[in-house]
Amino acid sequence: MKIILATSNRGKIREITEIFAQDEIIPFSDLLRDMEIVEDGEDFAANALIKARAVAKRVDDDDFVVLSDDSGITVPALNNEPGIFSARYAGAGAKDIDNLNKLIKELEKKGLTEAPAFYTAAVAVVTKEAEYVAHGWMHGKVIDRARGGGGFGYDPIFIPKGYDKTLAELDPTVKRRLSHRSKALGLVRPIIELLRSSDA
Ligand code: ITT
Repeated sequence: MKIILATSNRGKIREITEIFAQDEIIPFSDLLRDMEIVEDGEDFAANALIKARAVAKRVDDDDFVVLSDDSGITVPALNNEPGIFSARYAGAGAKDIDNLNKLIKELEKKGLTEAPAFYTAAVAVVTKEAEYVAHGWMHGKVIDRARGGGGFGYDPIFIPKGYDKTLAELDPTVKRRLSHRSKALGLVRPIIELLRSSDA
């Protein structure tokens, strides 16, 4: 059974492929031509389902599951921004660095050098017959200066709870153990196994 990944985000593809190292993961761009997916859901779960359903509808095969990830960072001191708008915090088509700088600027506007924050991931699993969504969270804080060259997105300003380095400074194994994405994927893994065994 193929696991088709409904994401174009290279950071997510890398992390999901590492976490599901035993499985064959196929990015949807290997199978389908470029498609525009409008993520207009009201929360992470809705957007994860929108992405997975859009890809599942186009797959010309019976033996597959589509896996999608909708995620983002939330800063309660900034009125819970950027949340589901994390990928476009600095505007449509913004790059990771633009979004990160926008978050730093918003902290500065409030006179904050750091603030509690958390990442959320909603992972959806969609087949021709069934749909599932699981969530994972990672808590910590954001700081007003980017540090480190690893990870992606907001990782250079995110320090997980219990650490004093950013995710971009820490060894990637730390993020793999703690992350919102790992936790949500851990919850959908048994579902994928069940679908696989009922398929056999
Ligand atoms: P797809 O929709 O194709 O999956 P995307 O980048 O648009 O890719 P999202 O809409 O889920 O994905 O936006 C998630 C944003 O949140 C992403 O652009 C990152 O900036 C941020 N983000 C999510 N998980 C992250 C992580 O583990 N580390 C750093 N930033 C993360």
